[in-house]
Amino acid sequence: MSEDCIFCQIVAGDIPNRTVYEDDDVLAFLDANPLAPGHTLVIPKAHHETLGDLPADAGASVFETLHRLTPVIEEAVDADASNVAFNNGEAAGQEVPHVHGHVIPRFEGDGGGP
Ligand code: DGP
Repeated sequence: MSEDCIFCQIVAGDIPNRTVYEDDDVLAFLDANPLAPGHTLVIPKAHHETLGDLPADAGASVFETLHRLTPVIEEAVDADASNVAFNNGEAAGQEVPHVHGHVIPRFEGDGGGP
C-alpha cells in the first residue's frame, strides 16, 4: 500500500466506493466521474504505478477480471459495446498513479469515446 494513493485508500476501505467485483488480488468499482453509465475501474489491489511496474501475475488477474466483467457490465447497462483502456503514465492522461483499466460502456450513436 502507498499511503497517499487514493486507490490504495479505496482498497483499504478508508474511502467509500461502489464495488462491482472483488477478490484477493483485484477490485472493480464504479468511476466517480463516469464517462457513461456503468463506467468501471479495475485495479490490482497491490500498488503499482504503471503497466510496466505490474508483475505478470497481477496483470493476468486484472486482465482476467476485465475479460469476465466487461460483458456483465455491458449487459447491466444495456450497452452495445465498450471501450476498455488504460491511461499509462501521466503524459497519457493517467491521473491516479495506481494501475487501472477503464471499462466504458458505449451505445450506438453516443458519439463519445475516450
Ligand atoms: P485516469 O485519468 O486514467 O487516471 O483515471 C482516473 C479515474 O479515477 C477518473 O476517471 C476518475 C476516477 N477517480 C478518481 N478518484 C476517484 C475516487 O476517489 N473514487 C472513484 N470511484 N473514482 C475516482
